[in-house]
Amino acid sequence: MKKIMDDLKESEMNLSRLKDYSFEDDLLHHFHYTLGRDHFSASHYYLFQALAYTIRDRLVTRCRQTIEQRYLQSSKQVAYLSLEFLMGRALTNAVLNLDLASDVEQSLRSYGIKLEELAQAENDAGLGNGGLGRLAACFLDSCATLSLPVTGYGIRYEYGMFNQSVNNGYQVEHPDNWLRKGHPWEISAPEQFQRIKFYGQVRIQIDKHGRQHRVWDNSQDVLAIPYDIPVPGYKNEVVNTLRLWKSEATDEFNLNEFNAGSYSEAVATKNLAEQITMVLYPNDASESGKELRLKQQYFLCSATLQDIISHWVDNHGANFHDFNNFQVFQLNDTHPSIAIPELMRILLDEYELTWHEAWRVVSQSMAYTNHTLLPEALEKWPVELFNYLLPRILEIIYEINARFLTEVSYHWPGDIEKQRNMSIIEEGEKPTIRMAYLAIVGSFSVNGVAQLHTQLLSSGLFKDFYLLWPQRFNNKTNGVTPRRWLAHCNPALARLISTKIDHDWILDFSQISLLGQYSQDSEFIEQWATIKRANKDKLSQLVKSTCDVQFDSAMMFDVQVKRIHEYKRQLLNILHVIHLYECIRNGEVEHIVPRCVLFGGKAAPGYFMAKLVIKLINNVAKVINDDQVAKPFLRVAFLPNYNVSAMEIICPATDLSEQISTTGKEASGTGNMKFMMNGALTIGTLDGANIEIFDAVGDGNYFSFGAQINDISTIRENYNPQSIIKESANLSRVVQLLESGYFNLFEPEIFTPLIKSIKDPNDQWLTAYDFDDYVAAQTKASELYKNKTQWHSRSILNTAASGYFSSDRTIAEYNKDIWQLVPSHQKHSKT
Ligand code: 376
Repeated sequence: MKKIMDDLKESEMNLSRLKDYSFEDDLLHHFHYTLGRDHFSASHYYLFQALAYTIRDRLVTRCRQTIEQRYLQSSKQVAYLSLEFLMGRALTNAVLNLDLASDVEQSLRSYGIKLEELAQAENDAGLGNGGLGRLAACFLDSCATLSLPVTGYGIRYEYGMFNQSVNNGYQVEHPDNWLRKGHPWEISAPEQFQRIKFYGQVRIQIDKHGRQHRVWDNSQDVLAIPYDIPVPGYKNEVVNTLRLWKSEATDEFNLNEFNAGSYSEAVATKNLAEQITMVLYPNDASESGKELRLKQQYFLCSATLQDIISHWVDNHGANFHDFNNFQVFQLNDTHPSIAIPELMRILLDEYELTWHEAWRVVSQSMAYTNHTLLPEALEKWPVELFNYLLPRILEIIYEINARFLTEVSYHWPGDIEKQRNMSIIEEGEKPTIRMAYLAIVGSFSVNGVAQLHTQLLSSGLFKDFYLLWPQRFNNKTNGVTPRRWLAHCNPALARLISTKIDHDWILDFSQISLLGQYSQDSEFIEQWATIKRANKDKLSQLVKSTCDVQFDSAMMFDVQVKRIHEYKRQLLNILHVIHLYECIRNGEVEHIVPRCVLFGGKAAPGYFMAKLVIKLINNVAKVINDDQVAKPFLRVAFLPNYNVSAMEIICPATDLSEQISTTGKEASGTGNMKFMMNGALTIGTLDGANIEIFDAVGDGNYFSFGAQINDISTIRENYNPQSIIKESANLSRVVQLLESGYFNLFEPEIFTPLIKSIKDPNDQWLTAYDFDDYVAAQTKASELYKNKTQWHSRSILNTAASGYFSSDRTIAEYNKDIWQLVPSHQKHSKT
């Protein structure tokens, strides 16, 4: 064995020295041998795969070196635990980060194929719902680029986010079988499996010294198999890892049936184990409380922790004293917060630490990020379900809570109400576990994702916890990676920027501010405008081919793409569209600035109101696009199946970015940042990170409107939307047109629930309240757009002010305040 290892090591070193291995030879080798294809089966997909394998070879070498170097440095590391990683495509990202563009283009030339075409053959890795999952992906890019030892841990869902089509205006969901044709980036390590327990009972065993031990008995076990995906840093030779777990049956499943001679039936029950990682739950912003979802959460946490602990024990023995100086777990929302009691279980039951010592290790290594203020989105699991599915974990949670409540009673002696309010267990007919409280109690850091959001957490949702532990709370305003969201998706703009400022802006994005000095330079403005126009032409092609709507690049592109949710108020946007249409119908066209309005986004399959909004958008679009009178002024489209790859085409082509959530509801937003980087102006409420965008770019370059956070509670107190509608000539007309059935002639009454919601004094989203102010802000945007030079000048200022919104800045802050990792040796080649 030793000899084999030595030989292999030597050959690895030889391989990594063969830097000049011909790219083209490798490509052919993978096409003919790895894939076993010949010229008869030449297709974009096989060529894409061969190219992916060729690039993967280069990634694997660097990944090995990265791991080796960190092993020698024995440095502290972070595990980023997330139920979602919305990675999108990997090919073009790897080409950019490894600086392989010329190699690739050269080897594809002989086939007469462009990289951009081949890239289309790759399926999006859609292992996430929206903002939270995409943030995790941007963070991985930044961690690798900053040479930080951060590993992502997630689930290898067989089916990712559903594919959306539109039929008669309604959303239709289709399964996303993204792995069907193979996934060339992943490397599985079946020998590194972990065993995960479910169900069963806890038994107390007394050893010969009279000590009690807890044994989790009669469990039904499932195996977790790791699949590793390389995450390259930008031109720095670092390659980190995203480790995704797949569930598989153990071999001893269902022995009873097996012994009764039902071999085939027994084998068929393998399905149950494999179900765990079958599908991503498509609900963002509401928890459905399904047993399978809890299984996914525990499966991810248990597999990851056992994996990391077994490495630790291999290297340090069963001594955990220093563990928290070498390991941080960053919890992406509460979804993986069950890691807290699971790590307790491992340390208590498997390594026999005392409660005190185990709790010190756990609570000094966990850090929790909150992503939402919506009360309905806070996870609560029935105690009963825990008792049945994870009996030992429930015991530990009870013990954590008992000790925590003692601390509460020291701090607020005799205040029973406080104890009840802060308890991890919510009492009631059906007691539940408040996962956010568990996450706060078990972590040394709790952060929100934008300034306002963090303030609202400390003064509202988590106020009592803030009073108890103020030093635990901190803000980390979100960011997005400028590699994918500018350099890759908008190459022409990136090239233009690099003619004016040092190419290093891709790595040190604060330098983008230097662009500000060209905001009045007429030649630069012209170049800027030309690129925007070309990007708009490209988006128009996409809209034409998928929606059969003709956009015109001379018109303003007004875009709202994001998950469909009442709080994000796509409804407010479409009401404005109806208002514009109403003006056109009445011949009030002299002030109208021609616009193409684009919507995109998925609704949770069970979210009735969100699905109805999609139907309304599509019906309004149909009426307007069919009306020849409207054509010169207004076009509307709903782009089906909005995803990461669609955003790469959309954000470079957008003039006006819609960020219009009800104030206090959007934790941060990150689409807002992608648009800004690409020179869109924002029309937005002062919510989430919009506030920080507004501050960065300055009044005049941002169209702000709507109720402000300090006024919201007073507004809600005596909210009377009916009278607001009555007093607003514009809103009255819009509501009347809607009520007349103009947009649903053949489907009477279908939009009644939406109309009712606008008029409801309990409307959480304050749509009527903000309408007039929104229209006024839209008018300002139109006015500015009449002067193209002015508009583009402010567009430049937006890009120039976007430096703060790089996820490199965000990650540098996580590292400084929470992780304290040492970057591995920086090898940034000057670009
Ligand atoms: C869920 C939210 C609530 C309950 C269950 C969920 C399950 C999956 C995904 C969820 N998504 C989010 O919470 C989410 O995407 N939040 C968004 O996170 C972004 C990144 O921090 C923020 O920019 C958005 O404002 C926030 O809505």
